[in-house]
Amino acid sequence: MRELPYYSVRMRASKSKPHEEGGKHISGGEQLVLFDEIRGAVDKLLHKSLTHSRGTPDFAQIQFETVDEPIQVISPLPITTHITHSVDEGQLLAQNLLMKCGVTFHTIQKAYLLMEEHAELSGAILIDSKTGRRLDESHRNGKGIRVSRMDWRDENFKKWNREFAANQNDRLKEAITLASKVSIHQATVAELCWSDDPDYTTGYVASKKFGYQRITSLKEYGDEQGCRIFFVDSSEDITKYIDYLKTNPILIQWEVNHD
Ligand code: WAQ
Ligand code: MG
Repeated sequence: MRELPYYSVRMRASKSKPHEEGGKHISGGEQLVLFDEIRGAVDKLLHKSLTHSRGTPDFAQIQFETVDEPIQVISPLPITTHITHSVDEGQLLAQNLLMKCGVTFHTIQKAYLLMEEHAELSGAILIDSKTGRRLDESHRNGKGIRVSRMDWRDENFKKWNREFAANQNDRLKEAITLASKVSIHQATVAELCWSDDPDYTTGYVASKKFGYQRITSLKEYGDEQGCRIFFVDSSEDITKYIDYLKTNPILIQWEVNHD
């Protein structure tokens, strides 16, 4: 029997102007769905773009396209949550985890500098985990690489969620989905992320070694500065790596024989 084709559905929304003309990034989203689910996915992404804590968009684009490549099914990263009581405590923990993954202290310092210099990103910065050199500057006018074509079917996420998180939110699902796709690639050493939404302070460090390590305070409430940095082994082929991030279709699936 031929498998049903999947569709990649993507949204990006910005304020003042479109992203490519320097508008403020409001929100983005990506889903991987079957044909009959496209309408639901578009609705969900439209709702996400119109009700965002970063503001009301003046520009939005939602598009879908069929995915020809075979879908790879992978497990979600294991999750651990650290309740931290200050940004300093949270950041220190994040830095320690990154260093345990092999990211040098010098690279972490460079990552913070890059983050300050490029406050208006809609994608992820790729940097060499040993030297701190930025690797994605020539792509998307330096707006960062947008990881796409990944999803986690709701029924399976709900089962996983009841077992591990009891935190029924799309944000957690989207973040673990992205982090699992990114970390499974051999070029990824670790990822550091927190939201650019002013009302969300939890972020994470993800890696093959330690899984998805959530940290509840990586920034102050009200702060619109987000972060998504992939620390990369630059001996790998970076063009192929970026292509993987953007185009390889991945579905997350938790092994249900646990229930
Ligand atoms: N590809 C690459 N970068 C992205 C993508 C993507 N698909 N989506 C977002 N980013 C970048 C972009 O620069 C955003 O400004 C930044 O990440 C933050 O995005 O409770 O909500 O969607 O465990 O605001 C993590 C914790 C939440 C969840 C992360 O990020 C939890 C979050 P946001
Ligand atoms: Mg956001």
